[in-house]
Amino acid sequence: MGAVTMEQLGRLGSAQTGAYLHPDIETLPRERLAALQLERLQDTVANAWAHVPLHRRRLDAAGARPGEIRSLDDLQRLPFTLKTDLRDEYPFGLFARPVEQLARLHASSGTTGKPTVVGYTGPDLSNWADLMARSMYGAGARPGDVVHNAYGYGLFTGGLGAHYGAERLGAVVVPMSGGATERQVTLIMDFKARVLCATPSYALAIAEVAEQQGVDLRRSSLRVGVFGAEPWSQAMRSEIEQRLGLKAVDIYGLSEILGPGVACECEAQAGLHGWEDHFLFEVLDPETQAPVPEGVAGELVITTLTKQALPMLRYRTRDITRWTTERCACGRTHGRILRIAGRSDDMLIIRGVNVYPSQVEAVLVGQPDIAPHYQLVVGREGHLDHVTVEVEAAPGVADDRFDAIAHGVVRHIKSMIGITTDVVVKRPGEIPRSQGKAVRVRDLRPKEV
Ligand code: DLL
Repeated sequence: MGAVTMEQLGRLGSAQTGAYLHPDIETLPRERLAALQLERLQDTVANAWAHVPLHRRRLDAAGARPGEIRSLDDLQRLPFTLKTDLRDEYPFGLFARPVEQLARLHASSGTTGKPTVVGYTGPDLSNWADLMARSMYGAGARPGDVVHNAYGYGLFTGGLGAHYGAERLGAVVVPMSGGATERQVTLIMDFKARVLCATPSYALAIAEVAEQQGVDLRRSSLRVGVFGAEPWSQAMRSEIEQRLGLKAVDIYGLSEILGPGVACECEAQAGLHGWEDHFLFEVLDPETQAPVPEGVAGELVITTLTKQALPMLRYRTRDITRWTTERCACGRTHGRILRIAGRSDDMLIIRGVNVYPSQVEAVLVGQPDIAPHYQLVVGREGHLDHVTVEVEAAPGVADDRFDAIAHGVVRHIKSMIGITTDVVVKRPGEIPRSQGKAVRVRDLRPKEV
């Protein structure tokens, strides 16, 4: 037998410690997964029809009553659910259980008007903890690990979602929440955290504060980062991995469907496994609502399969991604969504070119002389959108070089994305740091009425 490579050793290692948390379901052959999905879809439609007047009206009108769902293709006949439905039915109109039978409520603040309220029964919370535990295990977390949880606690689903997932896994949770960044650094070091949960922008803010404190997190016990809740680029991943000395995986979710743990990358870092035993994923053309072929970008639409309190039928997430069922190196059979490019609501049209903030990020991060912090300021000139990119000089770069740096960035954005922007270079620390979801766009366009 020839020499065993490090890579093979790694694989042997993970096989011995158990490559999956829920091996039977994570590697279930796709035909069996589909059979399970159909059974659960029928239950979900029955639950929504029986208990939610809005769903009953729409299902009746669409000719998709519970007995009429006979194959997964019938999914196409189900009506969509939109974020505005949650607002219109505020607070509990889409719930399929009376509120006294629920175990928890979460809500998103929402920039306009009423918040979006979501509810969970005890079994819903238990499924959520299972999915988060499965996600974190796939990312490389193990029972006994100290998990430093810097997602915000409270109505946001990030903090409590990661918290109960880590507990279900058998890990040791440090319930930090966001903020008090110097203290975060101290506790990561003192408690010997192996896993960090945070938004990618906040992970970077932690790295920056550590560097200012003279702490080298690359030499810390951190090995795994479970980062999500906002779009981030591959360039940002490399930057974070290098500065924190860990493997950074992408985790996706949204409160309307569950919270974090709808989909998560495994150690292969090749897209996020969407947990198909609990959700049905579709990627649709946002204009025509027709399904797009695998690998083609479109809007992610999700149907829940096990939610009791808030069954969701074909929820239009507005998130733009691609779907693949190609076999992953890890052996899981669940399909993958590829990195979320952004939300269709955040897409800018700059002289006819569609641009997401994360594309600009990919161009900026890793450039010499600038730090990985930025904001896009969007204005209107006549009928056209106009963007000023605010970037920040890296520490130690002299002010008299700012103009030259700005010109370089303008050229780089033009050549990589094909759009012309203004670029303003700010001093180190001038771009606001996030403690949760970063604000990447300041929209100064006049509001349409
Ligand atoms: O952000 C849940 C979450 C918490 C996910 C912690 C991951 C980690 P919401 O506040 O309802 O829920 O926001 C959901 O955030 O529709 C996406 O637009 C965006 N989003 C979430 N994860 C990612 C990601 C949580 N990995 C909205 N990449 C979603 C890009 C993401 N965007």
